[in-house]
Parts: sequence; structure tokens; C-alpha cells
Amino acid sequence: MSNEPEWTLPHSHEPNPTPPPGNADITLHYQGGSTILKPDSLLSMRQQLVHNCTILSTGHGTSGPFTFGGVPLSALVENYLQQAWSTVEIISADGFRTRLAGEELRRSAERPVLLALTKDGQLMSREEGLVRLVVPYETGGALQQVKWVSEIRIIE
Ligand SMILES: Nc1nc2c(c(=O)[nH]1)N[C@H]1C(S)=C(S)[C@@H](COP(=O)(O)O)O[C@H]1N2
Ligand SMILES: [Mo]
Repeated sequence: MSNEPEWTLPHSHEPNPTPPPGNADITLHYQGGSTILKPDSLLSMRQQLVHNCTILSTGHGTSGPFTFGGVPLSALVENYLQQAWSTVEIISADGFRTRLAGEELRRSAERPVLLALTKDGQLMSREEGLVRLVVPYETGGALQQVKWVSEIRIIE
């Protein structure tokens, strides 16, 4: 098995424009247990806006700047897990994925990584991701802007 996980691949990914089947529920796995997060329950948590987000999609053009709104990923994780955790994996229903270090999330408090539900003040459509990971400082060809988030795995 390779030590280089697939989420560090250079940009060779054709973005999938078509939402996968299924609903927008997210399964959160933590501490050997799991819970289902529905978009409505994410919307009932404290929302934060991050302005001036650009989707730097090398090869398929840049879009934005957008204002995304949603739940900071670090706040969501800490809601379920009090003890230290090292890494979180974000996986979509079409098999796209990325991972982020806890340390990285805690550092980016000004422009936090979001589980975004709104774009420019409107709820996102399923085509736009519906629940979409937004990593405001990412410059790797939008490889961390995971649309259709369906699973979050916390690694301790
Ligand atoms: N679930 C999922 N998210 C994804 C992708 C994908 O294929 N599946 N492609 C990524 C890539 S490579 C790009 S460039 C952007 C494109 O975002 P857009 O469709 O909003 O322009 O989505 C990112 N997020
Ligand atoms: Mo991309």
C-alpha cells in the first residue's frame, strides 16, 4: 500500500458536475460511533460567513468570489468530541474525498473551513453541492472543495 494517500494527488481530477443519487444526509463517524447530520440540523447550528472565496479550478476556469455560509468544521467536530483529535476526512457520495488536520482547522479561525450550506445568501442547490466543504485558503485546483458531503470521519 502506498503512503501517499489519494487526497494528495496533483490536479488531474475532472470535476463531476452531476450530483450523485441519494439525499444530503451526512454520517459522522467518531469514537467508534456514528450519527446522522441532516442539512436542517446543520442550519440550526451557529452559522458563519466567509467572504471572498474563489474556486480555483485549474483547467476548468476560476469562479467567484463567493460568500459561503455554514458551520465551521472545527465547531462541528468539537460538538461531538471533547478530547484531542488529529485528522478529519470528508467524503462525498460520488467518492471524492479530502482530509484536514485538526491543527490546521484550529489555525484558520479567521476564515474557517466550513461545511457550507449557503452561497451568496442562498441555500445551495444539489447541483452546487447542497452541503459543500469550503476550504477558503486552498489553492490546489479546488481539490478540497468537496461537493455532496456524505460522510465525515474523525480520526483520533
Ligand atoms: N463531490 C465532488 N466534489 C468535487 C469534485 C468532484 O468531482 N466531486 N471535483 C472538485 C474539483 S476538481 C473542482 S474543480 C470543483 C468544481 O466545483 P464547481 O463544480 O462548483 O465549479 O469541485 C471539486 N469538488
Ligand atoms: Mo479542479
